Amino acid sequence: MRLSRYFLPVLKENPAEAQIVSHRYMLRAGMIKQQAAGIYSWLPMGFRVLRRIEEIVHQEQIRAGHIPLLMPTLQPADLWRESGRYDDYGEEMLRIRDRHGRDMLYGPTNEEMITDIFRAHVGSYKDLPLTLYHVQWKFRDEIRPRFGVMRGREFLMKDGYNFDVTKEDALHAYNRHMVSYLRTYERMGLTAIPMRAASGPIGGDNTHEFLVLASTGESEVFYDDRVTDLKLGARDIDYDDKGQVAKVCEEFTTLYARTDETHDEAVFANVPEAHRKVGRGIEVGQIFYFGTKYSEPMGATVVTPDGTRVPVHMGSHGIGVSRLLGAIIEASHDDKGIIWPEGVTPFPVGIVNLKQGDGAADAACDALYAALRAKGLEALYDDRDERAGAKFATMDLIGLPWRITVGPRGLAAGKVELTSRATGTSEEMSPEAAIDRVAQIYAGR
Ligand code: 5CA
Repeated sequence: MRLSRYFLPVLKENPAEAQIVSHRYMLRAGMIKQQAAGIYSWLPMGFRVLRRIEEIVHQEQIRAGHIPLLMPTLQPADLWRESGRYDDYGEEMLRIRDRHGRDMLYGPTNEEMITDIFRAHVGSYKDLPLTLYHVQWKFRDEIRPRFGVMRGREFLMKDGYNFDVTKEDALHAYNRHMVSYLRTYERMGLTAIPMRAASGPIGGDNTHEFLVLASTGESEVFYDDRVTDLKLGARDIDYDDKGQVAKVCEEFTTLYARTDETHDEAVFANVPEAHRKVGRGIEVGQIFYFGTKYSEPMGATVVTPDGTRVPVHMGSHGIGVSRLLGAIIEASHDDKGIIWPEGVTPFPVGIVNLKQGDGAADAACDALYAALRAKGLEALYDDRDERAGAKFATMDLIGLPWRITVGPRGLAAGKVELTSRATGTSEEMSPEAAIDRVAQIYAGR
């Protein structure tokens, strides 16, 4: 993408309404525009990152054997009357009436609708296990929408729902989700710690939240800091292997890590003092097992091998897709701007032309751009007629992990400069070497 032809409305000044760094940088880097409290347009740069995050979420769900579908944003109130949650949900639910006077709502979550789909089409144990999920906009009329996309009213969520014959199978689905979530967050360059939590309006008593430690997080958390060293890494996991999956979960959930809702001071006192930490975290996901809470009142049953009919065991599992942009920026930035992890960056590399209009510099940039594209890497090429300082400031603000700088002086010696956004270190090399290096960094992503 040539910056001169892109739509990147960068702001020079710090927007007064932004209280935390991620919100500030998302506005300044032209990623989002607020349209109403907690409701945003996703401008091209923000939209690219959102799509990238969504793609990683899909890949890891599919790898775990979960099946994508898409449910609507608007739901009939009658489904929620069946589960008993229409009245319970209160003011957070946006209620709408259509022209025929029918009560509708903008879905804050989809347990009822997925249960309705299930009961219409599934009736036998032979069709299970089954996990269906979608990535869809949700609406929750939060009292205090704030911090940009972090606590929105309209927000993008991945929500998945498992259906199993037995509690044991449903707990395997729970574990499978935990492992797939760990892998999802790691690919985004995040350490998200599973913490024992409270279930709120979703229900059930088995639930973990995934928290990214950050001073600006809304949740108070209590943990043994050795949990931050745990990594899934490149381990090969067979998601059908109950024992293996359970063992990984155990590894990640044994050390003390709880939100304030489940915190127990007496148990916490057993953590060696040097490791006992109190901090703040951003909740980027939550998984639940709630048994037959929805299947029983809504009649979602299957016939078992002995011919009896039983309500299915269910759980639901959510990832805050739009919130993740804020969480990643909170975890990865400096005073010049965002530092995107390679896994989610909007563009893998930026090209800065130090002397736009110089024949040799323009030709070298065009050639670099074309060669990167031939390797499947779309560079953001700053081809504007601007001072070098302004171009560097824009690149630092938008936070692409790598930058190739091209100028007449370097080119005379056959060199361009490759700079890492995270460390700030630069290296001179031939354009071919820079292309190879960047291609190598992104190989397999
Ligand atoms: N049905 C279950 C799981 S699918 C559910 O709704 N879970 S949840 O309430 O915990 O939401 C899942 C994730 O969505 C949260 O962990 C959080 O990351 C994100 N989320 C929740 N509310 C908001 C909000 N107002 N703005 C942005 N993200 C949110």
